[in-house]
Amino acid sequence: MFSRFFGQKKPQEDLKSNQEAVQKQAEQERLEREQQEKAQAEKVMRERAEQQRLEQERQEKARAEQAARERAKQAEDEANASQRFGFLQRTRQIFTRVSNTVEQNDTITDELWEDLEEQLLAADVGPSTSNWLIERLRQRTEEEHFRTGAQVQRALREELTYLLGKPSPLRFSKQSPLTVILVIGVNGSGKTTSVAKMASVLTRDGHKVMLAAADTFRAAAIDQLKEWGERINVPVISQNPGSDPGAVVFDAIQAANTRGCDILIVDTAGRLHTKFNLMEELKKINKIIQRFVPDGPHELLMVIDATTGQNALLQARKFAEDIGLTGVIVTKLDSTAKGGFAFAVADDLGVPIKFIGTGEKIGDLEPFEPQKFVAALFAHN
Ligand SMILES: Nc1nc2c(ncn2[C@@H]2O[C@H](COP(=O)(O)OP(=O)(O)O)[C@@H](O)[C@H]2O)c(=O)[nH]1
Ligand SMILES: [Mg+2]
Repeated sequence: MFSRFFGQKKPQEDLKSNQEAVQKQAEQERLEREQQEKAQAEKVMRERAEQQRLEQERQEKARAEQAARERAKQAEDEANASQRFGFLQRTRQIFTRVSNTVEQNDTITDELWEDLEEQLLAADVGPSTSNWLIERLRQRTEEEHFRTGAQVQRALREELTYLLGKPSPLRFSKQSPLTVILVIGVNGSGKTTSVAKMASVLTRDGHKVMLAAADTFRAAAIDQLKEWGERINVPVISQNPGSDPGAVVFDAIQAANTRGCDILIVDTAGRLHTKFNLMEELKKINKIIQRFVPDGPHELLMVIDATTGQNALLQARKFAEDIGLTGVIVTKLDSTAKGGFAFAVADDLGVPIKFIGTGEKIGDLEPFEPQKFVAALFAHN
C-alpha cells in the first residue's frame, strides 16, 4: 500500500516529468543550436579575417608594385634627363652634393641648413634666392613636421620647380600676320647665336622666318648673322655698318610682309655708349615695329650668359625695370657649374626663362622645361 502510495507516481507527476524531459530536450536543442550558431559565427569570422588578410596582402602587394613602378619611372626619368641634359654635368656635380647633404641626414639640424645654403650659393642660386629657399624650407619643416633629410629634399625639389614657374613657350601674334621677336643683351652674351638657333627651331616647326641685323655697330656682327642665315637658309635683312638700326627694322618688316614670312627676329646691339642711348635706341625700334605691327613686339627677350652669374643679373634687373621684358634666354649652361643661376634669374626678374643655350652649335637650344630641368639637376650620374 505504501509502495503503491509512494511507488506509483500520480498522473500529475507523470505529466511533470514528461514536461521536464521535453524541457530538457528543448534546452539540449537550444544549447546545440547555440553551439552550432557560435561555430557558424566563428567560421564566418575566420573566413572574414582570412578575406581581410588576403585583401590586405593584395593591397600591400599593389602598393609595393606601385612604389617599384614609381622608383623605376623616376630612375628612368633621371637617366633620360642626365642623358638629355648632359650639358648640365658641371652644375649637376654641385647639386649632387646638395642632394647628399640633405638626403643623407637622418635628422634636421642647424648645420644642415648652413651646409645647404652654402651649396646653393656655390651653384650660383644667389644670396636672395638661397635665403628665400632656406626660410621656406624651415617653415615647411615646422608646419609639415619633417623629420628626415629625405623629406626636406623632396620639398627642396618642389620649391625649386615652383621658383622656375610654368613652361612658357613663345607668344605668337593673334592679330597680325607677323610676329616680331626682339632680342637684347650685352655683347658676347650669345644674342646672335641664339637668334640663329631660334630661327632654326621655328623653321623646323613650319614657320617662315626672317632675320633683321639691327646690331649695326660692328661689321662683324652683321656678317655673323648673314653667315648663320645662309647656313640655315633663312633670309637676313641688313644694311651697311653704322646705319640706323630703326631703318633696318623698317626694311625687315616690309620684306617679311612682301615675302609672306610670319616671324621676324631682330638681333640688336649689345652696347651703346651709355645705357640711356641703348634705351633710346630700343624705344625707337619699338616705335617703328608698332607703327606696322600694332601688337608687337610680341616677345622682348633678354639673353643672359650664365657664366657671368650674379653680375649679369644686376644689369638684367635694370633692363627689366625700364622696358617690358617678356622672357629670358639663359646661354652657356654647358660651360658653367653655376646653372643654379637659372633660379636666381626666374626669382629676381619675374619673367619666364623661355630657352636655354646648351652649346655653340645651331641645335644647342632647348625650350625651357622647369620640371625636367630640376629632375636633371638631381639625376644620379
Ligand atoms: N658654350 C656656349 N657658347 C655659346 C652659347 N651661346 C653663344 N655662345 C658663344 O658665345 C660667343 C658670343 O656669342 P654671340 O652670339 O656672338 O654673342 P652676342 O655678342 O651677344 O651676339 C660665341 O663664341 C658663341 O659661340 C652657348 O649656349 N654655349
Ligand atoms: Mg651679336
